[in-house]
Amino acid sequence: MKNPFSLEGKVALITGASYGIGFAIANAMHEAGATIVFNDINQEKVDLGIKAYAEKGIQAHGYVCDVTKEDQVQAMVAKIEEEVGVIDILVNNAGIIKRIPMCEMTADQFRQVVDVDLNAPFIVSKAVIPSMIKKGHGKIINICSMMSELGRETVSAYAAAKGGLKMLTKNICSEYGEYNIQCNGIGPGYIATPQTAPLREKQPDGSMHPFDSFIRAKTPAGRWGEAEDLGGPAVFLASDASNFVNGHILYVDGGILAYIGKQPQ
Ligand code: NAP
Ligand code: GCO
Repeated sequence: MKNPFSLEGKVALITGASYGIGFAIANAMHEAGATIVFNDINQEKVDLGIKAYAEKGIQAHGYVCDVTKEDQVQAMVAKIEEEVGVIDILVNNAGIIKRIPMCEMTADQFRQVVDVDLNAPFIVSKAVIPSMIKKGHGKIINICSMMSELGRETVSAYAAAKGGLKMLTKNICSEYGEYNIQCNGIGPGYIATPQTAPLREKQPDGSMHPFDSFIRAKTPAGRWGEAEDLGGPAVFLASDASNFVNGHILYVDGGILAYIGKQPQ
């Protein structure tokens, strides 16, 4: 019986995957047998990514593409199909955050976050779905967030975008499930990557960042997640093992969403 978690023979595009969560997911998918394709916003970052993958023994295919630009995305997907093959697995990972109190945030700043975190997954999904339909199968994994469910101060644009991404996930499931396309989300908890580095910086006196202590108290696992913690869940959602899982957001958060927080000692 074929291993249901195998990705042998599959082409996986992970957006924004020169480093961070996307890079870790790509590594896990490579281990499961997938051919790895990634993009980043400029050649320098793509070259860094190719080098980083090569150091892991992965011959990744890198493309320069700003995922918010539909013409660049359409051209990239066409080039990938020509040079590598039809995309079987799409991970909409590229994302940004701006931590600004809402009433101090400009409309342009709000739009920039929504553009990358919500509009881009729409644009890239729209570019890959037609070939998935022709091929008779496809997997789309949207990288959502705790902020798909919860709010917090200073992340209004990010939470709005990630909440929308949860619903875009459910809508792609609804609209394309009949073509054997499964669209699910992964909602990472607080993960130690460059994106959250400012929340973990040591204080001038060497003490822990207050947010670092806060997150550890809110997480039953008592720790920040590592990008590698997301690899297995991503392989599951990219594989035949999840062919009847659709429109689901899989939270990989160490238990944050289940926990009121450590009680005062
Ligand atoms: P990260 O370290 O900031 O990496 C984000 C990646 O996206 C970078 O490679 C970045 O490229 C790329 N990117 C940004 N804008 C792009 C664009 N317009 N076109 C193409 N690529 C673009 O973030 P991360 O922590 O790995 O997060 C990855 C995803 O997980 C994001 O969607 C984030 O919202 C989500 N997430 C993160 C956490 C966490 O705690 N870290 C938790 C939940 C969800 P450049 O370096 O060139 O800008
Ligand atoms: C923040 C963090 C979070 C994480 C993640 C949590 O400022 O609160 O950056 O948004 O990135 O999205 O799931």
